[in-house]
Amino acid sequence: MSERERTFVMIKPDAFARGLVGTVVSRLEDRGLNLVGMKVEILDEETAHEHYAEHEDKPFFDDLVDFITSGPVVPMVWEGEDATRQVRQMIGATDPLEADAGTIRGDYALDLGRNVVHAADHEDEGANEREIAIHFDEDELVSYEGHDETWLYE
Ligand code: IDP
Ligand code: MG
Repeated sequence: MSERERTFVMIKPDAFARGLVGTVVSRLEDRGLNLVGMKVEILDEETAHEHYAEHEDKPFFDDLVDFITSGPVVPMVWEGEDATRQVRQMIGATDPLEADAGTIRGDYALDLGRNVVHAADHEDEGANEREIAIHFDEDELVSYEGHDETWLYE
């Protein structure tokens, strides 16, 4: 059954530097998802470690932390029906070479280590709650009913 939920998404430093913030936000807005939290920050090493804790033992971990702390990122929370799976489908496969055209990574990225956007994994139970809590306080997120919901949901 479909469920209205919040999902964590973050524009990475490569996309920020390339001026793709508006493009990524537009894609998610155009899909009908509601933006309920957003900020610009430069992650410190400790936050980056926490954010990518699941990859701590991987050979690419140090490069990943260096990259994600190298410039501004845009952590966001988006809300909607099946938001986690909808967003994962929209960002495409991790490796841009495998990402379908029409996905964000398939349209705007070439390299696995510069793939524009992070999104919580729907296969990782609790990922949204964990990642949202790393980047946001509860009072930084808003609740509202979108004016277009009659036309987005049956
Ligand atoms: P995801 O971002 O699609 O959820 P994950 O497997 O969680 O993919 O990996 C986190 C990030 O680490 C990826 O987005 C990518 O930038 C980077 N990454 C994943 N696998 C590799 C690799 O084999 N080499 C280098 N970087 C990688
Ligand atoms: Mg992941």
